[in-house]
Amino acid sequence: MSALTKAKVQTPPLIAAARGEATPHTPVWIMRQAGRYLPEYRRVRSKTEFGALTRTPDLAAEVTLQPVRRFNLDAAILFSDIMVPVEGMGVDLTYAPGPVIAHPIRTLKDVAKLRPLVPERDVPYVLETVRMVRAELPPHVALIGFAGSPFTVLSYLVSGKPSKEFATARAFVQSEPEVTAALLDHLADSTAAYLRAQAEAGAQALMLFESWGGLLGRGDFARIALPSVQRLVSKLKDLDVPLIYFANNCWTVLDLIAGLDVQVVGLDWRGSLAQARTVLGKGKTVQGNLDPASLFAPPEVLKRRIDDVLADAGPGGGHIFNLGHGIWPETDPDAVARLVDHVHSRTEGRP
Ligand code: 1CP
Repeated sequence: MSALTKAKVQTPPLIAAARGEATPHTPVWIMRQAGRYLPEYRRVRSKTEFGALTRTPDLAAEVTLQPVRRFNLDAAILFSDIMVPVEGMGVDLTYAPGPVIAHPIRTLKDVAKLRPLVPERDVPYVLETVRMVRAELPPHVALIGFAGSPFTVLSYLVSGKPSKEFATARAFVQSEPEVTAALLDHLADSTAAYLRAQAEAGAQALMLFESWGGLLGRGDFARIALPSVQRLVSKLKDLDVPLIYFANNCWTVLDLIAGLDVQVVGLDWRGSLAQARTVLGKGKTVQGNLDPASLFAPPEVLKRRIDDVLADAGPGGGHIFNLGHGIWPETDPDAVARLVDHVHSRTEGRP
């Protein structure tokens, strides 16, 4: 592409906001925006098991695009799961509906059996989905690729199934430092290769879900979870693609996260975006953080709650609007339409 043509191609608002640049409005998307709250998703899912859906590019592309057709969103997020690359490493898993691992990983021998991920060979369907979605999306809508953080994926691999507290995984990382280090290194390296391949296939931002790292104590987060994230992001330094680190329930370790080489930090609803900005410093964009429960409030209350989040984020950009965590399956899609339109109309032309 010539320099002139390139200059004419507009940067999607979400990408500009991730870089801390001015945007025409505050960009907005919704975590888990493709999913069970949408009747069109349930129709596709009623005919196809979840794992098969992630491995079938035309269906995965279709459900990725469903929320973008319905709402005025600034981004699509690849329809997949944080456990998909793990299947590519040779792990036997099913979804019920959360991931269930046939043989949990507990020993160095188990770790040695994991294939280092070669994305084109092991998960070609993910890359094909990225290419198909990018070809369909309008230029102002950014495509977000994603993966789970090493510790979050370890939590499932060691526990073998979803858990509220992940006691098995937390006791494991305290008791088995050698296996933990080997597994986290493997996951960091394979996840870096996986995210790089998504960017090369057309993902314009990459998000890392630290869904369960916030269950760790501060010392364990600093010694165990964070170094593996650092290792991962250091391998992606040369990519001109913003990285978003979703720091779920991580308010007490935000000062440690401030040192990470990522452009955006995603935050849950428990804390204040203004306070997060103080801790994270000027160089980082914040993403979040409406309580998913606010989508169940009457329209006027929802609008007020959105205004509160916008006020908390403050003027001057560097904010991507989102929920504080994934949307709940019982949510009314019309509330999502109202949310997206309200964020845009309130922030249009604002400095
Ligand atoms: O029955 C079904 O349709 C399966 C439910 C489902 C869906 C819709 C699962 C199983 N995964 C997904 C899609 C998914 N998962 C996406 C793409 C959809 C989108 O955002 O539009 C993404 C980004 C994820 C990421 C994911 N999977 C995370 C991180 C995000 C978060 O919520 O913190 C986690 C923790 C998972 C594990 C997982 N996979 C599926 C479920 C139900 C779960 C959660 C299990 C648990 O509670 O521990």
